[in-house]
Amino acid sequence: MNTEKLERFASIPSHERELAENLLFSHPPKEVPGDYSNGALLRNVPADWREQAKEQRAAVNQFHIAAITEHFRTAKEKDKARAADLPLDERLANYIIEGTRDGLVVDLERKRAEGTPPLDIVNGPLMAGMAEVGRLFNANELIVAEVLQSAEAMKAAVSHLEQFMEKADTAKRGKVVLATVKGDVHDIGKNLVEIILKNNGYDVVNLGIKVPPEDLIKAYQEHHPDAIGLSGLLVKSAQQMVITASDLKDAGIKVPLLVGGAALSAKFTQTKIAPSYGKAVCYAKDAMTGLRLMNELMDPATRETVVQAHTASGNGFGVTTTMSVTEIPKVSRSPRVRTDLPIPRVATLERKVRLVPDLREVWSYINPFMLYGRHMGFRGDFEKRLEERDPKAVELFESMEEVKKEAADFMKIRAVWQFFEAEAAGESLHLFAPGAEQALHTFRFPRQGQGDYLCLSDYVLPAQKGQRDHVALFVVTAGEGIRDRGEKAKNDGYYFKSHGLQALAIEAAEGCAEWLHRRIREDWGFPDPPKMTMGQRFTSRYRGKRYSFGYPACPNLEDQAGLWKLLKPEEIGVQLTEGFMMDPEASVSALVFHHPDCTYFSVGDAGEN
Ligand code: B1M
Repeated sequence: MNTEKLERFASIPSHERELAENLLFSHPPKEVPGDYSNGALLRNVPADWREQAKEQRAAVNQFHIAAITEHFRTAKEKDKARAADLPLDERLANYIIEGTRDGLVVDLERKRAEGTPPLDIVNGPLMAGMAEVGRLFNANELIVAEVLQSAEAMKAAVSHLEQFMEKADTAKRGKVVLATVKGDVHDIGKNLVEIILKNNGYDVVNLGIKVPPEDLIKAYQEHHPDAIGLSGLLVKSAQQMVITASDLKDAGIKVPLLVGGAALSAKFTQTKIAPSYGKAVCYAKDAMTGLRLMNELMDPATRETVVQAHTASGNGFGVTTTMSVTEIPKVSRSPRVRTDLPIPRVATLERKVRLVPDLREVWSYINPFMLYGRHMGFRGDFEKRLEERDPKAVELFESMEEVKKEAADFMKIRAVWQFFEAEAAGESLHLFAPGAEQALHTFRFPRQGQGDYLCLSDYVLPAQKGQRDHVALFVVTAGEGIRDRGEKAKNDGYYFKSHGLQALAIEAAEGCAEWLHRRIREDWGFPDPPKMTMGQRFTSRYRGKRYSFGYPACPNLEDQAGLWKLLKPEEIGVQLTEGFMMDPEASVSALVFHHPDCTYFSVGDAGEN
């Protein structure tokens, strides 16, 4: 099937969708004409097709096929004619809504021939198309992947018109300086924001990642933006935003700040970032919210209300990076974790550094929910819908396969890992070189202040007959060269490819962590049963667990430094930033325990966000 020819779900008239769904899901007909030949079979048909008798299903099937045939016998010609007959402005908006470029330039030229200046074409029908895209996205009718295709069509239209514009012409609704804060390598979310703002008429100056406050201040003085957008992935970055906001305030900057990121919340924005800035700070949970806020800020009719609503009074500045555990732990080992288990042997204690040769194998460990759902925006059970040949799922799958095909030529997945002899003492985990007395490194983990009093060190068994237990450490990355390639695709207007590639790399890193963890279990002597499904792996139905610094059981990100000392991941091209994040972004680090009692738990609040 040529997926480019597929019609967008949102643009299929609802009665046609209903006709198709009636057939696909074998819905009992709502009304059966009195003289219908199979009428008797169509009465009292159960709603669930699984409960329908074979003859009933066949009758329902025939009924809906007849209805569809009847509808399209006349509608096909009419629909085709309708698209071409649309007034030119609506047709132009439609290219954007549909995310298609077929015929776009010809129609842009028609509009110019009418004497409409290029700028008015952008601000008129094209922008109306983008506004409709935003509306459809907010109404859950379009997914991120489709919004990116619409942005691609917009970019193509604007690029074509630019040659006819005067230098002084500007279609801009406002200017935004955008940056990921100091110490943070988060790129993908910020880039999505850039694409959405840019193709909705904003001038965006993207300063990139790891941007210190002084560079933001310089950029402000140079570009005079209407707002500054700050992005960050981790809690640490949310805290860095507080510091950045305070520095911007000290530099006399007053324009509204827009902030976003996975670990950020409206509450943290209001109670920590806004007071330290003293002016408006708006939390944008996603790129479309960022766009809405910018539109409201640039509209004189709404600006004041938005500014007022997002400005904190008083000076609430105060950052804590320390753990706030509610109670002092009463135990030095959780009673929930057994100690009377044999210590499994490990195959080798050598450090392993590998370029993982089989990309496709690692990609098969990618969780579709994350890649197609969280990153590309598909709503619902992607795998199930793909199996049912749902057109949206099929189109997204095929488009990602294209991205994979290209990525297969350059993506490099690398891993470094090692088993270490380990001893626990209370909340401390000592790691040793083979047989050594002196620990190479000691991690100190927080313990739960209540409930099961769990602490990660509990998962290490006490030494038996002089033999120590083991813990595996690893860092994996799929990020080599991804930022540059993503940036190039973005600048060339291939937004789907740019975002898809970054998403693929990020989830390939996570997939590699899953893949390596499986290998580590094998080396420990408990391979997964051959029938284990990926779904079971994604819900960790195996022995032991892996924990990453920054996660709720070991939230202290500074511990990444210990991991760096032991594993030297620089050798696979991963650097630790001053914010203890891994550069490149598509990287994952973890500690792996084999204990069968392992569970995911939280030690409490790692600094409120
Ligand atoms: Co990880 N991660 N991760 N992660 N990850 C979180 C953030 C975490 C909350 C998970 C958890 O604990 N349950 C946790 C942070 C907790 C903390 O800070 N203490 C966490 C951790 C700890 C980590 C690592 C440190 C773990 C480790 O390996 N030790 C590690 C760090 C990576 C590094 O250093 N390079 C890591 C790694 C990763 C992956 C690379 C595997 C992967 C990709 C990360 C990414 O997206 N860049 C990943 C993922 C996928 C997540 C979760 C599951 C999802 C993040 C996401 O949605 N990304 C996340 C948990 C969660 O949120 N439930 C988690 C998609 C992206 C498009 O959205 O970046 O939010 P986002 O951008 C949005 C909005 O925020 C907004 O618009 C964007 C587009 O819609 N926005 C703005 C952003 N900036 C804006 C600016 C604006 C306006 C809007 O200005 C105008």
